[in-house]
Amino acid sequence: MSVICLKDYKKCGFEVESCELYFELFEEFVIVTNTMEINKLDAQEKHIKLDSQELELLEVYLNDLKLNDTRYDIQEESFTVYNVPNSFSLKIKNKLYPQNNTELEGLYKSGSIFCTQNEPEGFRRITPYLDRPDIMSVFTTTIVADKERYPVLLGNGNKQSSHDLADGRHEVTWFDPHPKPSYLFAIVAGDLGVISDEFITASQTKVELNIYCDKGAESKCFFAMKSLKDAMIWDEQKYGREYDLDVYNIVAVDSFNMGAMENKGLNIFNSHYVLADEDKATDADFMGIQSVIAHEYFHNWTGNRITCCDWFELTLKEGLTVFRDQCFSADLNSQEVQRIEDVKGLRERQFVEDASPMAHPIQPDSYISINNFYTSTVYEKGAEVIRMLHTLLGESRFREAMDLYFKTFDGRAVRTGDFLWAMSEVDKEKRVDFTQFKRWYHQSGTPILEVKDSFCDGVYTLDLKQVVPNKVDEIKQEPFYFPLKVGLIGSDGKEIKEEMLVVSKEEESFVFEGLEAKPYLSINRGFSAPIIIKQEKNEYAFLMKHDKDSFVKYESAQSFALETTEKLMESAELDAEFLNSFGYVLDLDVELSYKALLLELPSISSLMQRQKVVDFTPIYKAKERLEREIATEFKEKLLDIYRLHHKPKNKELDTVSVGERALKNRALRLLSSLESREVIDLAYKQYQESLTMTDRVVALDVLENITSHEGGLALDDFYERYKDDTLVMNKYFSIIAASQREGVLLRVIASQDDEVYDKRVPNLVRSLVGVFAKNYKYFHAADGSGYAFVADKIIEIDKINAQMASGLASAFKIYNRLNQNNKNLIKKELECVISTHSLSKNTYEIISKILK
Ligand code: B3K
Ligand code: ZN
Repeated sequence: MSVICLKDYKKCGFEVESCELYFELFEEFVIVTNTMEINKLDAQEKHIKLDSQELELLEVYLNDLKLNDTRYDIQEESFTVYNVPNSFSLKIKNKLYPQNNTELEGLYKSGSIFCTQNEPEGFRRITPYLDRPDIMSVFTTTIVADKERYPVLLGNGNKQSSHDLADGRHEVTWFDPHPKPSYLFAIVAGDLGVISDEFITASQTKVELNIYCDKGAESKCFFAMKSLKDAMIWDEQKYGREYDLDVYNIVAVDSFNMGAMENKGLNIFNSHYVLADEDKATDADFMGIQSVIAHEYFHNWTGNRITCCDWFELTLKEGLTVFRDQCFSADLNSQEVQRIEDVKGLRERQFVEDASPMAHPIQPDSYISINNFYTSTVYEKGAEVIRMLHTLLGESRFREAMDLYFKTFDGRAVRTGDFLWAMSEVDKEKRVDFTQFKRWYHQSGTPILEVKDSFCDGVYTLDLKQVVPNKVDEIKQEPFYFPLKVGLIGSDGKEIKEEMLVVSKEEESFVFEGLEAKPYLSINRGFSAPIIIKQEKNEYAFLMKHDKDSFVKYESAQSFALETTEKLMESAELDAEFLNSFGYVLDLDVELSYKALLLELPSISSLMQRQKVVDFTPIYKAKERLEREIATEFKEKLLDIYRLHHKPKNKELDTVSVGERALKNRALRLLSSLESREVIDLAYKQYQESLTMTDRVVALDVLENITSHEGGLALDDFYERYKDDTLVMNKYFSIIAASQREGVLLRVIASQDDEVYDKRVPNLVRSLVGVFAKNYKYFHAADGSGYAFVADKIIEIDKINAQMASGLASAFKIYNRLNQNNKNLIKKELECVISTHSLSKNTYEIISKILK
């Protein structure tokens, strides 16, 4: 398999001045006519080699002259025209079969809707092109289709003309004045429902807003529309960025490989991130919609107007845009809850990736399939790197740098180095050593910061040591440069001071003078750097009580619970101080969603990450025991919390209502470990009487995990209620696949035959097989049955959709951390997968890295 390397970048010898595309859509096939005006930039280039994947060529014209097949050559992955002049017009006609396109890249069908997905390299599946992000061109798109079947025909940019043709067909032309790379190109054709609105920009331009969906689902688009308008205002106020076309279209489709796509003026979304009402979507679903709608909108400036020079620069647009959407969600909802949720996500996904053979820097240096690099590292760690710059420079300097970045690079394809240049230009006080900071872009792995402290004669000393892991190939890496926010707290609980230290050396000390007594240390406040802190002595109980930093308060509760669970793994007695602290949090008067997070016990994944050799059985046992002990000790308090906040008829989405649901459901989950009649009755009643999907799905999950009788009744009821709604059925399959009850694998296998299940729909595969592969108890079953099942699915799905298959394959990435028995079992399965005939390069890349 060929490996693409960062160092091999070469500027293209041609530019595409304009590209005019003409799509004739039919039921059995599509004819694409692509007319490009091309200029030679490098006189040495004789032939032009375009990217082209599995295309059926019909005709080729050079400057209006039809070429015979001696003048060009078409291969599986390229199309070459020989001896081209300095400037020329190239017209290519080719034929596609979107109804057979199960990879969901290029032009394909989601149900009866024609749609596209071109990032990163889908456009070459539509027509031959210089399909690389540094080739930016102006696109005109005409779509012709049957008017009754496809009344809605959408393209990028503004609508230029539309008219009816003979035979019941019609034609619509779109023009996008902004030069863009081909990965941002999109079309949609279908018989769609729509909701419309408008937005007046700060400079008083009217923008038409449309959200398209399946007919009948229009009423579920209003939250997405509100989120879009919120995002538009936020980007104007926070970054001075206005929208730049007459219309902003969003289309929701059911078959989509990921969350959404920021195509210029025509976002295409997985319907999961558009459609919602309180009966069918959870509070978390609503938050997801708000953030993904905003994320794609923010790409209009960070990604579209300024794009990436090549795919190694992916984090330039993704890390930055994730940072922007995280700040947006924090501004609109709760700062403290948002920060904790973001860090939780980072540690569950990115830290695990960073500790695996798939670890890579946020700017990878090589790839086989770029699709494998839309990772948590590029996105979420990328966002943390931007956040550190924001912390180091401060809000106003950061904004100044962003203004400079937009001003300097608008309309261009650039590199992270250009972004860092803008950041360094505004750093008048020379606060940041950018040379060292850049290591975050080129080094992988999560640094550990070992912390020791001492106190003598009024001086408090912090001794820090960075332990930087080697690269995957064992190459040694250098210390990082990062902001470390610390607080010192007196034994009376009063804050003494807060400081932002800048850590840059492998070992260094910081002193704080003039103190009366040894202070308590609150470290990495707000999670100012994406690192792991290791302290000799921890003051969790004190910090849970007194720290004013909402993140460290949460972190202390988590760490205390982690250590307590670990002690239970050695079957020690339960730490009474832990129970006291937990009881203290139960009585805290803080924002309810935040309180629900403080009361959350560590996930199996976070426990697993701290083990040298992972065996899931003792982890589960200890966690279950801790839950039971807590529930027994605090039963009455938890019931009180539950009763106080359980408002089954309340469907509102305001902070208090969402917080009440989060907190009482946390109480219900904790109580469920008692498996008592009282709790079963509570959960069953909640399942039946609640009006929100949030409450219903938590109750269903609780019942599924503690009782086969009521669990079965509720699950059957859920199926009957929602079997016609695929989005809700994803939740149904996930609950089965994540269940801790025995016999899960057999139920997952059987679910594949359910008439609702369809292995060509990524959401359904992720909900059933993907969720099962995260069900550590059964995926890692000692008899290897979980591995065998998932490996079979990888082989099966790889033939349909390589992206989906490689996504499933990454579930095996903790291979190197497991005990020998599990390792042997995995090895056997993965060796079988990798020897499969015509395995995709996507899946090959993931598995070969794991097995290395
Ligand atoms: N840019 C797209 C991701 C495309 C993924 C292709 N495998 C969505 C986003 O990050 O906004
Ligand atoms: Zn993005």
